Amino acid sequence: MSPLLVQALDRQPLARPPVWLMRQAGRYLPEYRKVRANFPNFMEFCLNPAAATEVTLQPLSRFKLDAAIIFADILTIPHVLGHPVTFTEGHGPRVTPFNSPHQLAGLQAHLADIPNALAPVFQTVKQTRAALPEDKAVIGFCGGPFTLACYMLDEKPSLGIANTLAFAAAHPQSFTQLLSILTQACASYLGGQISAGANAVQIFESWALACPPPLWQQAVHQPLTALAAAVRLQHPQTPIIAFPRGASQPQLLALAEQPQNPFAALSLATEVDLSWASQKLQPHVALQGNLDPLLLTQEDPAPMLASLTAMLNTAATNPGYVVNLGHGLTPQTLIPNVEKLVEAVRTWRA
Ligand code: 1CP
Repeated sequence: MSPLLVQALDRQPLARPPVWLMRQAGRYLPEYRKVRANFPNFMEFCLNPAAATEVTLQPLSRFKLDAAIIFADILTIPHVLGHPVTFTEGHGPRVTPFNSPHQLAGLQAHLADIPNALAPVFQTVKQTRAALPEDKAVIGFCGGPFTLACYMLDEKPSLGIANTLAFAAAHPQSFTQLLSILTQACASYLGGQISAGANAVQIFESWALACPPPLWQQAVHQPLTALAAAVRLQHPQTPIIAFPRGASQPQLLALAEQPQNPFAALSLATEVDLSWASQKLQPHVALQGNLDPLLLTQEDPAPMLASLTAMLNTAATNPGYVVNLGHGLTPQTLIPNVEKLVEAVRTWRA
């Protein structure tokens, strides 16, 4: 029997949908903060299989979740391609900048290092898979090519992606080449995680949110699709979830309706209208999402539970639905809310 998550991604009819939460391993858990305190260097933490496996499993010990997402980071890719990531408290991660077409050759030269340099992550996947029962899924992940390019060209995409847009305009061919190298790196990274035992993978294209419409096709749609297609060529059985945060309705439709669509599911940000998505996208792909993570920071669980019930009644009455958030859990998340959310999903009946 495949894990419940894989059955949902295959759009099989189920008695209840599976549930997991983006950033389910993180700072809202005291046991996470305890392990984290041993690692002043965040990338060392991500690349330490014993510690990474421990924090990957923490949310599953506490809550009856249906999947574990591997503890690592999307920025492992620039890190091993020769753009080391540093992490300071209060500032978050910082990628050694990419700012000139001359640096492409260096990236290209590091592509062959992925299997060795990221072997610790593959080890984490293997250990996590071995520690969990068959019905729980292990999810591998990577960043989307555009999102990784944003972190390499702009230190903090949340403050704007002016450098990324300027580079794309000044050096269109080099920008395409950068996206292509990142696509190859991510395909290798996801392939390694699947070979190590991941039951599904998710591509976090978080900064698709900042991509201007004229650049979308070339910078988001095409690389994201090429990445998923490359992974499927090697691992045709493994479902791929894409999270194109900020995608408009026509952009989501174009991802879901394309011929040979390589995505098993689209993960939806909170802003996406789930009843629209259920009507227009769910006939083509499974859906995941899209509860507002801020509802889990409120003392009163009633608004969260009302929102969850509405989501379930909209999307879980069709095959192909996975309960999740519209973005990651925040450090302010209240633990009892996570318990109540998971319990409500497990006791829900269509
Ligand atoms: O302990 C800490 O202070 C670190 C906080 C933290 C955590 C818990 C970071 C730094 N990364 C992670 C783990 C992580 N990152 C996971 C693990 C599994 C889980 O979900 O439980 C995953 C899937 C990610 C993915 C990730 N990293 C994304 C995509 C999702 C999203 O949030 O949009 C992004 C954009 C990153 C970059 C990153 N890593 C960490 C931070 C604080 C950030 C955001 C930086 C910024 O934009 O300012």
